Amino acid sequence: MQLIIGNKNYSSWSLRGWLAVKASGLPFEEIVIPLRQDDTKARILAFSPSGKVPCLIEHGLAIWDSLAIAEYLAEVMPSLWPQDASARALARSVSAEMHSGFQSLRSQMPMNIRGRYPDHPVSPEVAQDIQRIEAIWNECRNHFSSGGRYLFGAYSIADMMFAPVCLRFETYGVKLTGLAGDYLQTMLAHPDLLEWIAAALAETDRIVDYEPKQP
Ligand SMILES: N[C@@H](CCC(=O)N[C@@H](CS)C(=O)NCC(=O)O)C(=O)O
Repeated sequence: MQLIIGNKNYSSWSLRGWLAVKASGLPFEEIVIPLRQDDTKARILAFSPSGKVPCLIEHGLAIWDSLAIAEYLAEVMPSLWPQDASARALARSVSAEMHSGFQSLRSQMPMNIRGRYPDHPVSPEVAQDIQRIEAIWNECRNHFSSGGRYLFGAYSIADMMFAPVCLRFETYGVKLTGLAGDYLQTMLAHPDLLEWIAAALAETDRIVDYEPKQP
């Protein structure tokens, strides 16, 4: 398998797809295409019909979009989702909510692993996004704490979907309390995330568009 991704410091969707491939345990080759270069679009389009990363290639089949990649891998590794059907439905709901929502947080607090902006202003829209994410994390941790310290007990695709948010909360100094705060620390200590962070810290390219914007 080949996984096409963008810069590790900035590409939050790439991180989600990469975490899913890592969790599958399957061997893969990583192809990093730096974003926002003159040849970026053409290079991505050579693999991904959407012109976006991540894109997984297996036996000539292209699977693009982070959630589609996660679902594809869950077919061979069902433990990527919770075993219980109700928990799985809830995990899919919060994953879909992350995948299609939180626009203010995503645009006003871009993922930038190397950056530290604790004084970055928090607009009311971003505060609302943070509040909703905190509520999801608290609710999941309250319900599923007997199975482990991730959202649904064991580490699952739902955690991978929220991983870039955890990194944003570090970058922008967002403080959480209670189980949500504990969850944030659990995620930041996950070995796969630590491996991605180390690679992001080793990158040197700077993309102005992905540096934080004022609300
Ligand atoms: N919904 C897609 C979003 C993919 C996406 O927007 N990826 C960005 C990078 S994080 C991208 O490829 N941008 C293309 C570009 O900047 O040229 C997913 O879940 O994979």
